[in-house]
Amino acid sequence: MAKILFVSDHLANEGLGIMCLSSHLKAHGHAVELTLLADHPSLEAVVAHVAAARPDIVGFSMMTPQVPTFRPVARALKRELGVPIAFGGPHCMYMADDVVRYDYVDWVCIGEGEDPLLELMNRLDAGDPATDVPGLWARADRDWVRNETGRLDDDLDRYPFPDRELYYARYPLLRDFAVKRVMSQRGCPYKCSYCFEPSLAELYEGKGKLVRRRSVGHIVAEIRAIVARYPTRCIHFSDDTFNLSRRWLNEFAEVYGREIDVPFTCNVTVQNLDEDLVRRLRDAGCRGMVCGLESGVERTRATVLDKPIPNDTYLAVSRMLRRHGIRFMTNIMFGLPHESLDDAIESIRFNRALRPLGTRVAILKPYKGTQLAKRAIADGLAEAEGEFTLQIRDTTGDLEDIKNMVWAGYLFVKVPFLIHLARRMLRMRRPGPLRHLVLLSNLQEVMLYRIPPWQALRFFWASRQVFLGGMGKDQAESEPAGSAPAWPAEEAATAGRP
Ligand code: B12
Repeated sequence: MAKILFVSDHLANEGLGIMCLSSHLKAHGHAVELTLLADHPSLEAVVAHVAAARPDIVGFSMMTPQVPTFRPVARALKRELGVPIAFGGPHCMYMADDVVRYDYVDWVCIGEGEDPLLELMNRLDAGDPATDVPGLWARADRDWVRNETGRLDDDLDRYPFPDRELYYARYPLLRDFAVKRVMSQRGCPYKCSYCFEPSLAELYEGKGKLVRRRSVGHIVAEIRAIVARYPTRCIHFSDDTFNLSRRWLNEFAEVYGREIDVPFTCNVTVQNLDEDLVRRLRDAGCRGMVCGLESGVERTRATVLDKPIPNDTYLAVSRMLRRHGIRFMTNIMFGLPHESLDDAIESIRFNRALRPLGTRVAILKPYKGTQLAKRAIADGLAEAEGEFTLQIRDTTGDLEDIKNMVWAGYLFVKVPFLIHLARRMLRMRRPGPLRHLVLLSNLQEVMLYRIPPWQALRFFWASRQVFLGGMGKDQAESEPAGSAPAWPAEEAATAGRP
């Protein structure tokens, strides 16, 4: 038996990836522990905790905004304890070349992690060398061995259910939280230029089917177990696109409706929704959907975002959802290449025409490695900015105004007549406290997922530094030279979204 200790940051980033790895490793006889930086007052305390836990390896699971928080911790653990360290998660999937620059990391998982990590733990247990594990880049002497990924297995049912106890046994706030996130599939067939999925498709090209789904029986059994064990008022499917296979959805709706008495919400594309499917999902318990609009300008969606969905489809689906009593939220980005103030206002106007319950507004910060970033560089539309993101070149001269959409967009959604004042409001150079309006957008989530207000407040309070600290900040700043982190000060804006 080998032991891994996962180090993560805080409650708001409850990691399904870590839970998946944990249950798989435990099923094969290994030991898994978790500690959150938020539980420790200082870097020294983290080091002391890890020293006392005596793991064979320490694992970090990271999205790009978490990298600046984790790096100093990993560096200190290596320096003080010499413990082996593995990095994994979406950041490593398409920015592994960044991670190999850190001399305190021993393995980087460049894709899905269950089998590579299990193989690594088996080797550590046996004392065997582990520089040739498929899917893991490994440090060998002073260089890196860049092993390719293994083949993707079609059968997701072979994995045990995610190990929720890893979190819930220690964090009653998460255990009792109204919303529980589940994932029924991996991969996405769409090629939206701002998303990490097309890069993943490149990584796994020729290595099996990317889009895979658990059987209806398997996912419903997991949900039954969740509901039986933990207080749950809403199940949220975190799948990138829940409505992919019609056959699966029909079966799902029938079984979920029959066996689970808890409402659910999901992320959808408006392309595959029709009256019959919406009705079935509603009857099964669907109470909310999140649709990516991304831009309310049809031409921008098609040419910049590689999401060629006509406005009419959005309008028709929004009417359909309203008819069936399904609440929906939209996601929308501003600061897109060539976006003018007129485009931005048209975008928010069209969004308003859909009459969503709420809208998540963001300013585009394309991650290097996405198709959008690669294209922007090739077309001379980007100037490098932070370490991991690009700043889109301001070709219209309107970008500073458009950035005000982060707080003003919320107002335009909630108080539509203000759109008439949009130009004047967006031209404000010093919005002052107005920019904190973005915090109110979290109320939309509370409504969509029907989170009891007292619980939302407790969650907010427990993660207040995350909600308040990193608002609107570029997360991709350079590594602070040798300084201890004041976590979660380097963290990202919009946490707590299921
Ligand atoms: C749920 C979710 C969240 C949740 C929880 C995130 C979490 N920690 O799990 C919340 C709501 C908090 C969230 C927030 C954000 N998210 Co998010 N989120 C997702 C989503 C939809 C699902 C994640 C998931 O559970 N996947 C399922 C698990 C099984 O996969 P996994 O985590 O990748 O883990 C596997 C491997 O990576 C690997 N692995 C993972 N960790 C480790 C560790 C080791 C040691 C090893 C060996 C292997 C390994 O093995 C795992 C099993 O195969 C993904 C999209 C997606 N399809 O993944 C986006 C995604 C991860 N999010 C993304 C983004 C951009 C964000 C935000 C920055 C958005 C924003 N603007 O605010 C914030 C970041 C907040 C912050 N402060 O850091 C991007 C990340 C891109 C990137 N460069 O990192 C993604 C990929 C979406 C996208 N389409 O591009 N998110």
